[in-house]
Amino acid sequence: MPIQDYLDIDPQIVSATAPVALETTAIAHGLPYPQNLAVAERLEAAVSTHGGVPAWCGILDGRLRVGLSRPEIERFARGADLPKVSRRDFAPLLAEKGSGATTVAGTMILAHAAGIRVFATGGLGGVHRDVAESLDISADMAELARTPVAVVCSGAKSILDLPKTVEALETLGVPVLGLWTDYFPAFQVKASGLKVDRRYDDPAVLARAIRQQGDLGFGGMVIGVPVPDAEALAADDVEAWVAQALADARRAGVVGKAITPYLLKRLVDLSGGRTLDANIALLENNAAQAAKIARALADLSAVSSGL
Ligand code: PSU
Ligand code: MN
Repeated sequence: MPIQDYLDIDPQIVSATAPVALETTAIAHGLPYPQNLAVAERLEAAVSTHGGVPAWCGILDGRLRVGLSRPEIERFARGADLPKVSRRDFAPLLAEKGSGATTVAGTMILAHAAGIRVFATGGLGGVHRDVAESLDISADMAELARTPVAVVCSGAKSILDLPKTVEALETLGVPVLGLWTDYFPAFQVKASGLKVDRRYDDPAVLARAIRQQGDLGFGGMVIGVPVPDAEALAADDVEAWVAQALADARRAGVVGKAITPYLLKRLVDLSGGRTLDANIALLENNAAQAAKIARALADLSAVSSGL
């Protein structure tokens, strides 16, 4: 049975020309309730305002879901206890008819199964700073290598080792592109100092590269979009908070998939909420840019099919 046999797609998304996938882990585990519910609504509005159709991805009661109702989104917003679902978790969860919030990797799988090419989120998972001891490399990296979805994001989270994350993407053959930037963004910080493979200043030109990647039958792409100026944080500030949060995590013995949500929460406390404001601003902006890219991609298809 193909994956589609387990998938329910909202009919509005099936007929949409410019759908944009959105992930439920960022809502369930990346942001606190009830702000996360308000953020979910703002992300939908950002996508719609720019001509896209929001497509929330997650797993509910043993079904793969693309497109969620308001009460279902609320379930994820209140769902800090829902499992965080990546590729390895799909089969056991479906067998149990369980529910879970999908990570970047999990959301890419659902988006691809639903025929969606563009996905907006905050930051990728990547190579962790203690990789030499922990071998902790997010499954997002391997998913980007194999699944043809363009992930519009503000780079990777500041809690990671960004140079190693960019190297891993190169090894895996994943294009790392920048929209209005020469640099791989560092989440709440505008630029990491690491160059992207190519800079684009026009979503329509970028859409051509996404289409070409699909025509070649290659995997995913990273589209880096920097956090808006007004909410951007200084690298030194973030670095100090991250160092403290990592030390706290070590002391508390937090490991594995719990580490990312723990650190994100700790950063909000240590920064007096500033990392949260930046996180919300960049999510909203990425959703808007992703909708523009999805529209441009739809226009390309319309031209080539003679519509
Ligand atoms: N970035 C955020 N908030 C998040 C995440 C990323 O701003 O909640 C989530 C994404 O779902 C990403 C996941 O795929 O963290 C990576 O987790 P891990 O490092 O355990 O693979
Ligand atoms: Mn991990």
